[in-house]
Amino acid sequence: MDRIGQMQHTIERLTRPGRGILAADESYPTITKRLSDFGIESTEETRRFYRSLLATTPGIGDYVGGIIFFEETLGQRTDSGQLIPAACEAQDIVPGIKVDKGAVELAGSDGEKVTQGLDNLGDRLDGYVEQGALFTKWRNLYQITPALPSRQALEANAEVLARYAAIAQSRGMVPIVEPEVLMDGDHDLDRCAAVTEAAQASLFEALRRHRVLLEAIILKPNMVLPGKGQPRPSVETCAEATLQVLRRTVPAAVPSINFLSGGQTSEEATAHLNAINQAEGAKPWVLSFSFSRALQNPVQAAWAGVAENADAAQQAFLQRAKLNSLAREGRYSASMETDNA
Ligand code: 5MM
Repeated sequence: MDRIGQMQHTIERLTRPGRGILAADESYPTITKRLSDFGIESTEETRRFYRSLLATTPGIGDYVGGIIFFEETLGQRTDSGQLIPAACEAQDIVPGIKVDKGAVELAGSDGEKVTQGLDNLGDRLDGYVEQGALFTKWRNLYQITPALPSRQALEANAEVLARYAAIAQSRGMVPIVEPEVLMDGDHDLDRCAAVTEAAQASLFEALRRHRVLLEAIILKPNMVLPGKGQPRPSVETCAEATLQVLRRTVPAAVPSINFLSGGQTSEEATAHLNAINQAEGAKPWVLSFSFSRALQNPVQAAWAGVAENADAAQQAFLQRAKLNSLAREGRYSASMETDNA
């Protein structure tokens, strides 16, 4: 299969009805924080056990079409000795890899960030392909204040995200592009909408400049929501605001938009995804999930680092993934939360 055919096949697998993506790609500091929230120590062995538990959950392939991993995981094995990427493939789940090297201060800015990781990226990708990864992810982040993000930050981040996507496609790997507008701050819904629109607009301009094939990317944006701690409008209002921004900025050639959860509770993220899919009006893309915390929080709570809880943790994962699968089709309702409990 040629490079474009390979990417088309990966997109087809990732976007099958009822399926979304699990982000299990936390770097060492992030996974340490996530696990410690549930009293679990982060060691090479606990990370292996936990991520293997996710990938081997029986039946999870019905709801999860791809898992994004951190590079450590690609070389780790399940309890039965299978490499974790192979265990994914055994459930028809596409293994993916987060390839950015995190955010650093953007020199010359007022404390804004730019994501790094382009150096030797092509060579690194060749290694990840050998380990079984078929798609990639890179995250930029944008902070909202009354004055920020600046044009400098918008343009610098769009440029690196587009360069990353072009390099991934040169290796036949589908790039997930993740421009995350953070929920931190006291801003309202309209301000989040304006910043998200600016971030998406500059991103798609840069993707065009770098001749990225739009049919072979997945966009991973934030939902449009007010800042943390601000009164939350109805899920329908947030869904409409999110769709308005996407309709203004994301070409119909993009096959799939898989949202991040951004610090929402599991229930909030699912309800918003459902409302987005239930909304009237033009929606030329698949609208699904690529959640980390909103999928994993209940799993980590059920596991608590105790091996005997592994079955309960897998059950929690399956239930949460199933609810998000329903939301991806607009068939979820809040009453299912208690039904499933
Ligand atoms: C925004 O973070 C991504 C989505 O997670 P949520 O659904 O929890 O918002 C997530 O994939 C993130 O990129 C990873 O957790 C990796 O984070 P770090 O900062 O360790 O690269």
